[in-house]
Amino acid sequence: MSKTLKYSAVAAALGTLQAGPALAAWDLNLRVGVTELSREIYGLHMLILWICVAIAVAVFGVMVYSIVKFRRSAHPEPATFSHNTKAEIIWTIIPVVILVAMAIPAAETLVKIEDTRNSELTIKVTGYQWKWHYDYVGAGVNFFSTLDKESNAARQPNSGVAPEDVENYLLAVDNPLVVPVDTKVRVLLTAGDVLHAWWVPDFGMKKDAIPGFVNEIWFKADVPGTYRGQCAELCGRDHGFMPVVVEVRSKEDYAAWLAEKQAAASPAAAPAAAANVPATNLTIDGAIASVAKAE
Ligand SMILES: [Cu+2]
Repeated sequence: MSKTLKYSAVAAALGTLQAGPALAAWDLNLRVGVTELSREIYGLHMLILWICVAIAVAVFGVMVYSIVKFRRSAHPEPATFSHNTKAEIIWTIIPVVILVAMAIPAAETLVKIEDTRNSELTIKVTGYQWKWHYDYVGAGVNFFSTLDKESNAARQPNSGVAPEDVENYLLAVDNPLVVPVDTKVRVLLTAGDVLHAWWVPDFGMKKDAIPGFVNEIWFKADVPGTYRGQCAELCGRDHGFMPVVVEVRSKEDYAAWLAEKQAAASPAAAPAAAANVPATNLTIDGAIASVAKAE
């Protein structure tokens, strides 16, 4: 590599580091998120990280100490021993103990992630090329969620709309998923064509949506707000243009929103819809049947 080339490569690398607003999100770590599970996953991640840091400090410490202490200039005559059963047993047992100690909290969290019992609301999410369909199971509300008009215009060449001018470019939709706060929401994931994956980083949850299968995740968000995610399984040409937006609202706001949606869906059923939020729960067989029916 010529000198000029080297310098320009370094300059380019520095330029990238200084790119400023384009790389404003300098978050290196996982997000803590706004759900019970996301916080637990974050805690687990930090615990394992610090264990790894301690191991690295211990191992490299011993290594550096040995390199310095037993350097050739200080010890011209090398030791001649080989094998030490005691040392070998110790350096086998210690890692086993560490791994088991790490597996216990990890397994606890994994079990919790898979535990979708006692959910208060079930939503069937179906991925399509290139949009999401949300079905509030048993509530008679379902709709498609697609990229918002502004982002869609900005992504077209020569549209006259610049991506920088669009708020939440490629992370906004026409109809967001609306859920109540402090409610265990079970999400049944499937797809109508190819593999997709439903992902909301602030919920700590991501899972594949597979045609013909029903995958389950759950979340319980405890901070109202708008949370954005994306399709996380390469699903074709517009994979980057099917964001996920979830609005977490207060229980009253959610009930009002649902009633409005129900009234719009079936004007005759409007009075019934005004009643309390139905606690929808169904068996996995029922969910598979409803997916099968939809196909
Ligand atoms: Cu997709």
